[in-house]
Amino acid sequence: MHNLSRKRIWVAGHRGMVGSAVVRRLQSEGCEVITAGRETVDLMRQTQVESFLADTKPHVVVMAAAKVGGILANDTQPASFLYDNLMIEANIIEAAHTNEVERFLFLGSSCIYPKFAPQPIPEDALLNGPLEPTNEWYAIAKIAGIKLAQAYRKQYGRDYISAMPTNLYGPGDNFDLNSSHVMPALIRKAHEAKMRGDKSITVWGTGTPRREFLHADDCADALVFLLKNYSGEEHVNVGSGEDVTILELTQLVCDVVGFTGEIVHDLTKPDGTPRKLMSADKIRDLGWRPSIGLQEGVETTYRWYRDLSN
Ligand code: GFB
Repeated sequence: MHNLSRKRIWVAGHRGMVGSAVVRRLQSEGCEVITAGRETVDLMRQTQVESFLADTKPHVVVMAAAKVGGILANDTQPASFLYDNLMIEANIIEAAHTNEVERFLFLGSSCIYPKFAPQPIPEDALLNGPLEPTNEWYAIAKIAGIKLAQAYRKQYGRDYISAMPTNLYGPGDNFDLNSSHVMPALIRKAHEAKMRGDKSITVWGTGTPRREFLHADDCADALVFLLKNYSGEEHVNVGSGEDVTILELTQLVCDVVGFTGEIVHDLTKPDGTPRKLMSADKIRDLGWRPSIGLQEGVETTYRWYRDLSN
């Protein structure tokens, strides 16, 4: 439907896990990828975003830039998660429109859905119930981003679309234990416990919440697929279609790392939403499927982390 060949594509947030995976994936599309670090363009400043787009005139923009973090970071920095994300997305979408960007891909998150949404969660569950309190700030910002893309489509006829990735992991993830998501946290905890010869690792919460995981390279592949094949007002879920409990994930990570000690629970930490498995029907019907299984993904991510930390 949309040929990316010879298009100039700005990947906003190219240094992050998802943005860098999108840059890698676009290498085989025959397009020109442009990037800009924070020292060149501060995405929180409208004039800087406008000047950058006026100077570079991309045909396509992929918005992988966001303030992101795990459950604790979301819960303890509500102002930053709401304000930063609102500013970044509003600045980029408006500047994309004024600079005649043809295609814009907004990235959200599975936390946009109600806390007790039907499982697997279909796209039309959006705004059907209250959000999970630990991440409602981030969720509200991401819902605003979906609505901005829809509004520019409705008012100006712009072909701007949105994708909702599930919990992502992979090379380039944030492994800081206070701000990371669960996957990098468990990989780091298991690795360090093994190296130190500890008897146990500590997992936050009860271990019963269920989460769906997708490798960042699969996500990037899905995003490029949507850029080429999807045009529509409604956002599209991007997931693996399978979930595991946090305890099952912990056991898998410990097996991969080779840590054989005990798993201890810190019940002072929040569980968050009990389950958020998204329906993968829509993207499957369009013709896309993931290719990296959870075991394989954890193995390659662990190798990447181990090489980095040695
Ligand atoms: O990945 P995570 O931080 O975020 O946590 P969410 C997922 C689950 O893993 C929660 C548990 O039940 C955590 O309590 N968990 C266990 C841990 N041990 C750990 C640990 O050491 N570190 C972390 N971080 N979690 C985020 C949202 O929700 O998901 C964001 O806050 C975003 O807004 C993101 O949507 C994708 O899956 O709960």
